[in-house]
Amino acid sequence: MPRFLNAEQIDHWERYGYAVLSDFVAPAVVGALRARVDEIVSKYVEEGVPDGAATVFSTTEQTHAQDTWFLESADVVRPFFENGAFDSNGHQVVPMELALNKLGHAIHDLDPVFGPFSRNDAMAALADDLGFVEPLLLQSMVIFKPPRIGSEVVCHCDHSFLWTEPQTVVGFWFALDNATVENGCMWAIPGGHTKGPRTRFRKVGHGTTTDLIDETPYDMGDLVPLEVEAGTCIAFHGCLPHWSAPNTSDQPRLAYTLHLIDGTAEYLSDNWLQRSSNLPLRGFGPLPEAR
Ligand SMILES: O=C(O)CCC(=O)C(=O)O
Repeated sequence: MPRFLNAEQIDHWERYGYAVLSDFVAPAVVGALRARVDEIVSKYVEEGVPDGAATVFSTTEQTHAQDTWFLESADVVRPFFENGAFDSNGHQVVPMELALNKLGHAIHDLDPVFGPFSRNDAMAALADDLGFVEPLLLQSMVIFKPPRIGSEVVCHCDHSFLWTEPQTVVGFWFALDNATVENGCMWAIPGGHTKGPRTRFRKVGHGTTTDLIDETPYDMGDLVPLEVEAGTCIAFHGCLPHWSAPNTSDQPRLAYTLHLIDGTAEYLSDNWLQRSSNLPLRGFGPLPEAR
């Protein structure tokens, strides 16, 4: 029996492939998560970013794809920059607070604030309602989408990047600012989850490749904007096409996103994101006792 979603929300999820849950995160918790992001960024300002961090994350150019910085970020918390943060000579032209594209990809396992947030009871109940048998928290990102230079995230579905057999990935996306059409809110193609993925992004050798499964391009006219207030959670089915526009406004659009897979499915060994044995995937339960 669903414990968290009502019948209407479950019906919407099944029919359209997403569920919008307003007020999922209490304002005080949104404040604590934003303060934690500020703290992490302040540390980068004071101490500089770790060596190798001048990696631009661009879903339009996929330049990040071949980067070790990206491919080896499954079990750490690493910053990635916006393209527009640098001039043509590679000099950073905006302050750190406005220069980052995202942090990824193990914040949910390593961060003292995002960790407990990612494993709270509401999250576990939501996963349960969405049919997870053995939920595993696979990947997390703080997505900055900074004012003026926050870049587009191309239309994609998450299964293309985090492939399980059978398909199980679900994304929980949390607005930490009000997200509007102007500052680059999420958009989705309602019902598009029934059509299956168009591509598969996977590791090959030391790099990556994208296999074309279905040549039909997404019809961008089918996308609908999901304008939401800070504190909202949007759950995305792994096959649901979603997109976000560049942030050309002067308003921030901070978000946190968490991707879950089911441990009953096979997570393919050529997916780009591979955990080392030092940090095995976990569900919502507490850390196993140290032996
Ligand atoms: O926050 C965004 O703009 C994109 C997030 C996204 O596509 C995802 O989490 O899968």
